[in-house]
Amino acid sequence: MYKYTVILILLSALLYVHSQNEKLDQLKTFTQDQGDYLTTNQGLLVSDDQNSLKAGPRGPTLLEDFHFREKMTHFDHERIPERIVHARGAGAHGYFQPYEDLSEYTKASLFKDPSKKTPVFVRFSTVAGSRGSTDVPRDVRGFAIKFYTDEGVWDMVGNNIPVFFIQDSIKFPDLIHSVKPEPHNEIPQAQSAHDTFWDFASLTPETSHMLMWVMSDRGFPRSFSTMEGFGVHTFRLINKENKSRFVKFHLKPKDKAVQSLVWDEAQKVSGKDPDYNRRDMQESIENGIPLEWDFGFQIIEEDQVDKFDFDILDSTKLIPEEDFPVKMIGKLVLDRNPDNYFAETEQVAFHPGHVVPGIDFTNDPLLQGRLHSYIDTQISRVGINFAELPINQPVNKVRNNQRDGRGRIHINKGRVSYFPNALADNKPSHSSEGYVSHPERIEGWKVRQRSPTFGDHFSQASMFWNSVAAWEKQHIIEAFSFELNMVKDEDVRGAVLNNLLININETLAKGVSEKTGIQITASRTSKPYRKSSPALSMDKSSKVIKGKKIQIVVADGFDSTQFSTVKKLIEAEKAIVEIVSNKPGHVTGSDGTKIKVDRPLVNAPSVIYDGIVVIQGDASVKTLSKIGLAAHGLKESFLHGKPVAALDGAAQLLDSNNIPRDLKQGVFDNSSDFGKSFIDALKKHKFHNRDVESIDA
Ligand code: HDD
Repeated sequence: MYKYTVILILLSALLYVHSQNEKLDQLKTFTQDQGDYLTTNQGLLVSDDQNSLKAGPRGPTLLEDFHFREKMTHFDHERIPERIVHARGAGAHGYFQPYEDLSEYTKASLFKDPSKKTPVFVRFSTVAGSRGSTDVPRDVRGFAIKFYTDEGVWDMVGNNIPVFFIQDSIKFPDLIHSVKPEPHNEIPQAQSAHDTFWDFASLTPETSHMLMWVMSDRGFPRSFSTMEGFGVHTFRLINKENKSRFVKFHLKPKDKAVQSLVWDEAQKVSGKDPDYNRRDMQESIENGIPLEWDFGFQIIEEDQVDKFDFDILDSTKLIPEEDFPVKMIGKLVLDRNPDNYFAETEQVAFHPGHVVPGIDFTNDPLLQGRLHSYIDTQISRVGINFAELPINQPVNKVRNNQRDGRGRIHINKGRVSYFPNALADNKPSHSSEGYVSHPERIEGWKVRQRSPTFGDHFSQASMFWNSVAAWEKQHIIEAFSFELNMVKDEDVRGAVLNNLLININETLAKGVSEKTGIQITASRTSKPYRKSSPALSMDKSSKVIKGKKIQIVVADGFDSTQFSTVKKLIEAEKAIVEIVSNKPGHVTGSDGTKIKVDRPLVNAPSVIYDGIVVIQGDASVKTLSKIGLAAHGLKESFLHGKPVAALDGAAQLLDSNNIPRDLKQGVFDNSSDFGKSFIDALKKHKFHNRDVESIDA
């Protein structure tokens, strides 16, 4: 018996060790608890941290007060420069695990063993806004993954959009200067809806394709977990035999569809809860609901590159999934929140040039320039020794002859810091396993030129339009119109329509012309493009609703039985329920049970929920019918396309607010139609075809 117990303990210890995240273990050695007593940075116990040392209680503070000066000086230097782009971000820890051995495609060790989990840290971001801006502007979202592999760090620094605005990185400073707040008045914050951006865009037709994505609802994701991720560039995979293939990296939300807010909702969320996406991720992880994606390869053999009517080195183009399917090769899971925002999320330093054997670059001129910019920016942002910061350290050992610099952490022993050397036996030496760049044959004239194969700027912008549903098209028209109505310069407004939109699609151009009053004065210069790629549409349902947030609205006298049934139904799907009432504290149900209110109506704007259920109960409905905020929540949820339920006796609130009782449109008025249909409505996410004209918002 004793023997078995020992074996069992040993086995569980082994399992425990195996299930650990190596990176988190490493970070633990750097984390610090607050402890019981204050000390200075020199470890000196502090007797009074709240009063400076003075010449008399009403006298001046003394220069001698080393404790005051240390505390204040540190505070004065707390900030570092924010990222030049992608300043607003949030991150989480987790792991990547391959579904199968992918050695056939790449020798990278993280893709080899399906039982092995590689630790990751992922940072999501917006692009244009500063660090304190909203989570939900209309913008691209960054999706940067640091893989802590046993062969070193691999950074995949991608976005939630598979293409980019420009083809050559030398234009990046121009693009960013145009979209950032205008230099004379620093207006507007975190928005592309201003003259300089559209001036640049209208004169840069290669922006067309990405503009279509950003003007779609993908510009303001509901959650990080409902957005796709893309490596954007074509990269190379290299296998053990050194065979090279081209690859595009994809991330697809696991069991979830790509889901977004609607524009009016996003603008309101920016005010009501500017931390909306980061809060959603943090709460989801805290509630034991990890964020999950399938990681995919889209593989192109070297001899297949002639198949395309575009150049695969052009980052303004995507490879339609219908032509080259995405092979799902592993999962990315985020299941641990950082302990400290600054130390981890702010100091994490990504660089597309951080690669491991088995992954290599292509000559995409956008990628080539990035290989310089990232390491350069980390130096001014976090310093030359950024790689030594805990969050950036690889999990394997670093050994080289780089030395010193501001903020050096490691203590390198010995007197040899050069190679070759005899004094240390020529160590550290080269390794036969070391990284070898793919030996690509290159020949050419030294020229400042764009390849003629990069010349088509409108085909795939048209393809995007052709591929999306009617409601998505409508939202794109409204988005372009909103943006252009914020542009003051008439020539710029005209140029967007007549240089770009008319060449993308006539219906689009006409729609925007109607909503902006801008005249179409040019005719199409490009050939119409008919191809579509259904994978680009967001018109799909999720398989799960986990992580969604639903408000259940009650007041004293609500039907306790109906309440419990509804709550159980939603929570069984791992969605989050919040109880909202006219007053804080507790409310009492029809059978006398008291429940705790999560938020009073005034703190529970409809825009932070995915759906709303009002529970029946005569007294409760009577109270709610007199409260403007309750009516507003129902109406606003309806206007934003969300599943709306006011059950049985509460259904009169639908009538009094002109909300048509229509099950097919996701409006639920009785408990017998509720249940699975409500869950399905939440999976669908939004009902975009509702007639919202009759509702006064
Ligand atoms: Fe970039 C940050 C993604 C083109 C220069 N970029 C940055 C981040 C993401 C991307 C996700 C934030 C990383 C983080 O969370 O810290 N960038 C992209 C993608 C691009 C792209 C997908 C096109 C395919 N970027 C791009 C170009 C250049 C840069 C062409 C310049 C040549 N990007 C930077 C930067 C940043 C950056 C200035 C700012 C902060 C940082 O690097 O660490 O170097």
